[in-house]
Amino acid sequence: MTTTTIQALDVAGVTNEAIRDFVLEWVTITTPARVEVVSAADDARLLQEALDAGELLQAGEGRYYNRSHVKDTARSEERTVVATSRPTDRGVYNNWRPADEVDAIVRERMRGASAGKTLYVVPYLMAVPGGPLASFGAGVQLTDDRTVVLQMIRMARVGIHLFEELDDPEFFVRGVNIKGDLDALGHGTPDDQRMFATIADRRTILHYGSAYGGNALLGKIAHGLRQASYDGWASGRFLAEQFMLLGITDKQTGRTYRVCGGFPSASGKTNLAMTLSPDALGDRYEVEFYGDDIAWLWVGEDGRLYGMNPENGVFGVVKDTNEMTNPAALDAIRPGTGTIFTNVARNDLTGEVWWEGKTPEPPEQLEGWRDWTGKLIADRDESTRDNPWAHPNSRFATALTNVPTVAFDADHPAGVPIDAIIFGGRTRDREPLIRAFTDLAEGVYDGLTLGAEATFAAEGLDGQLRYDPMSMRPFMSYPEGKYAEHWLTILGQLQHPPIFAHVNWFQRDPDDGRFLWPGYRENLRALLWLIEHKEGRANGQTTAVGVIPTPDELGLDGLDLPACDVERLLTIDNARWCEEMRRRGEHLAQFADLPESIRSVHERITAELGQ
Ligand code: OXD
Ligand code: MN
Repeated sequence: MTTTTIQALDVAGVTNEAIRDFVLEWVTITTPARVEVVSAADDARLLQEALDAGELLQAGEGRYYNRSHVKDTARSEERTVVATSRPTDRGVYNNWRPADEVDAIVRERMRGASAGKTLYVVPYLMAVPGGPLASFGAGVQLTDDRTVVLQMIRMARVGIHLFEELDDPEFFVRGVNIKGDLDALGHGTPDDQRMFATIADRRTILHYGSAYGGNALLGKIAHGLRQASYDGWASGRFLAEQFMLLGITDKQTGRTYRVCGGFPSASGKTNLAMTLSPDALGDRYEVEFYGDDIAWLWVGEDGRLYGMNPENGVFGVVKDTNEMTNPAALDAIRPGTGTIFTNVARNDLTGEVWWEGKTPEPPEQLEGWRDWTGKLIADRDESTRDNPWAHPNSRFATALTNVPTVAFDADHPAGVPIDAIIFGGRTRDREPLIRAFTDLAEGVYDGLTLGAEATFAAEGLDGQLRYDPMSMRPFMSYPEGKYAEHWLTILGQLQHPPIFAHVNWFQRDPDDGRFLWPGYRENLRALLWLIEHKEGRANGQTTAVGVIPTPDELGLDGLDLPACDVERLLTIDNARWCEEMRRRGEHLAQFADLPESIRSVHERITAELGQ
C-alpha cells in the first residue's frame, strides 16, 4: 500500500489503527488500484456512480435494478465452510475445516484479484446501536464490488462513526469479499475456486468468488448468523438465530406480545413477519414488524428473554410477492424507497419490474421486457417461451424503515421481551396447524427436529422432509449437540420463559391435494390461540407431541372452513407420527453430545405414541 493511500484512509476519518492494519494487510494481498472508506451518507453518490457505470439501471423513480452474473444467483452451501483451530468444532452441518488451511487457500485465491478495481472499506454494525450485544455486531467488510456496498448500506448500519461508541476498537469482525473473475472460477466443477469461509475463532470472514446475496453481504449471514452464533456460544451470552420477529398488540387489553421463530426457506417467514391482521377480526389486533430473517436473543436483567433484529433492512425473495401474500412488502419496495432489485425482469422502455407471482400473468405487451439474464422476452422461441422471467431467487433489498408495519421500538437498544418462540415448516400431512409446549427441553427438541418438505427442483426428493435444525442448517457454526446444550443453558436462566410452538400452514387434503388452511393473514389466528393458551384462557387438548387447540378455541370468525377440514388441521395421526419418530431417531443419532434431556423427550414421545 502506498503512503498516499494510507493518507487517504486518514482523511476519510479512519484513526482506528486496528482497522488501518486490517485494510493495509488486504490491500497488499488483493492489490486494488484505489481504496475508499464508505458510510451510508455516500449512498446517493455511489448510486449515481453505479448508474453511470451501467452496474445499476433505474427501476422507476427512486428504485434500482441489478443483474448478477448468471452463475452467481444464490448462496452456495457446498462452497461454504466454517473453520476454526479446534477439530472438536466439527459438526454434522458446518463443513468444518482447519483454520490455517482455509486461511492459506483463500488468501492465495485472493492474491492480486482486485487489480485495477476500487476496494471499498465498509465499517458496519449488525446490531441496534447502544444495545447489550452491540460490540458483537461491529464489523468491517472489504469488497471490490460497488453493488455489494450499496446493498450493505441497505442491510446494515454503515459508517465509521458507529465504532466511536464501542468499548474495544479492536473487537470487530474482519470480512473480505472479493468477487473474482466469475467466468473463470469453475462453478460446479471439481476445480471450483469459490470459497466462502467463516474462520469463527479468529472472527474473520473470507468470501471469494461472488457478489451475490448471502455470499457477498457479509454482515448478514456470515456475520449475523455463523459468526454470531459461534460468538454467542463462545461467550456464553446469547443465541443468534435465523428467526423472524413480530409483535401483536391486542388493543382490547393493551398488551403487546412478541413472537420470534424459525422457518426453513420457502416456508413463508417474510410473509409472516410482515403480516397484517385478518380483515374479519376488525381492528382489535395490530401486528408489528421487527425483522424477517435474524434475531439475537439474550437473558434480560428481569429474567425474561430479549430479542433484537441486528439487520437494518430486508433482503427478501421477490417471487410470489403480491397484494394478497404480502402487501406490506409491496409497500416497502414502492417507488422512492431506494430499493435495489436483483434478477427480476425489467422493461427497458418504462423501467418497470416484474416477477413470477406479482400478477397472475406476465405483462401482455412484451415490448421492452427483458428476463433476469438480460434477454428480450419478445425474442424467445418455442424452447424458451415458458422459462421464468425472474430468477426464482431474485431479491429486493430495502431499508427497515420502508416497511410500513415496522414497530416503533424496533431500534430501541434494550431489545424487546419475547413471549413465544415458534418453529414451522412446509409439511403436507402429520403436522397440525399448531402445537404448543411449555417445557424447555421439548421446545429445543422441536427446533432440532424441524424440517420442511424439499421441493423437487431443489433437492430431488420431492415431498420428503429435509431436517433443518432451528432453520440453521446452512448457518450452523459449531456442533449440533453443543448447540442444543447452549440453548438449554441460555433459556434455562430465564425466570419467565417463553412458550414454544410448532406451526404448519401447509397441510393438504390427502385426496385432492388442496391446502386445508387458507394461510397468509389468517395465520395470525393460530398465534392468537397460542397467546390465549399461554395466558391460561385456552386449555387445548394434550397430545404426545404437545397441546393443540380444540376447534372451538381456535377463533374462526369470518372464515368459512368445512368442519372436517378443521378437525383434520387439529388432529394427531398416531401411525404417521410413529413413522416420523423413527426418522427423527436417525436424524438425532448423527449428533454427538446430545443433551440427555433432549433424548428423554424423544423417548417419551415415542413411548406415548406407541401406547
Ligand atoms: C437466506 C437469506 O439465504 O436470508 O436465507 O438470504
Ligand atoms: Mn434467511
